[in-house]
Amino acid sequence: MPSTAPPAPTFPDFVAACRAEVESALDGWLPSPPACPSVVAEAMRYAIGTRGKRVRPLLTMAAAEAVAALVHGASTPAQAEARRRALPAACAAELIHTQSLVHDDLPAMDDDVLRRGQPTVHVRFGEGMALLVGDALLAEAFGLLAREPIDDGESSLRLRKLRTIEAFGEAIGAAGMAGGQAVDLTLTGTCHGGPPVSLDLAGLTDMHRRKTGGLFRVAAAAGAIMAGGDARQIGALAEVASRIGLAFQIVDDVLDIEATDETLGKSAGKDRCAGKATFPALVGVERSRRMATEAIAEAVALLETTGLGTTHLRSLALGVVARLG
Ligand code: GRG
Repeated sequence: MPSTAPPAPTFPDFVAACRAEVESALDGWLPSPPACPSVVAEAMRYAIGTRGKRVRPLLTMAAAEAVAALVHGASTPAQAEARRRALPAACAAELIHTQSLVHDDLPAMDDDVLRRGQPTVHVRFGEGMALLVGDALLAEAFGLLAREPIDDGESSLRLRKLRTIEAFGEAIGAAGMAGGQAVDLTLTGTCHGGPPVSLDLAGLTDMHRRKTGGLFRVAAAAGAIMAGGDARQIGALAEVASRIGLAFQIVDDVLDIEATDETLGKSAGKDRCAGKATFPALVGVERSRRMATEAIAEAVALLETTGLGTTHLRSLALGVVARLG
């Protein structure tokens, strides 16, 4: 009897399965009492919440699958193994992203009261605890990247973990996310002792490349690294994710104007009220929509030229602009 390969999961199946895997793994990997005080365990789980879209972990898992599909073919056990190896990096991306949201919401930064459909962490637990939740999420992310998956002395897996840790460190440090957020703080002029800084389109794009794009880029690169991708595959997937990240930020800016608190699960209209530089503020809503669509078209074209055009990454990229309706 000829063996028939199981049908490839549809994109909605892939999304549902990845979200479930990530949420269950996070629940298991987040510290709990008696290893840590219950108050911080509770606040960390509250921050992770249930309404996050988990886009960055999806990118990690999709990139890992894409590398395995390229090397071993689609719907093979190699894809499941690649996902298993990438799961800790997917969770680390979500932990780091959540840290950035908790700190971004603090009164010293964006000062927000609603996130993931619930009061922000500092509103619920106090500012001191929100700082500590952020610190702990970041520390857990790097501990997780170093520890999992258990390598049993397998040197190639150890090396992949080390490269992943290095890539995350680079993506979120002063040249990446923290640096981008520092520029963001200068836009309101309250945090650097000078007048508000204004940005042109190139400046705004550079700020978001660091603040939002870096984590997208490393999320995909980490999936590719953990799946054993070569330098060309890792580089290509990072480039694809960069464009997805840019489009995601532009869409986020447009939805800040067009959507409601309820659909976003966070406060809408904040950027406009604060008079901050955003893509729609600089170039208008219509051109912003076009820019997002163009960035996704570039991402899809890159996927095609690298032989990855049929993977879930393509649907993930297209889903970013689909949010605009
Ligand atoms: C991590 C070292 C380090 C520093 C953090 C506070 C800070 C420095 C950076 C803030 C970065 C930030 C909040 C960027 C906004 C990115 C963005 C578009 C967030 C919304 O992401 P979604 O829509 O949210 O994926 P959910 O809730 O669905 O996960």
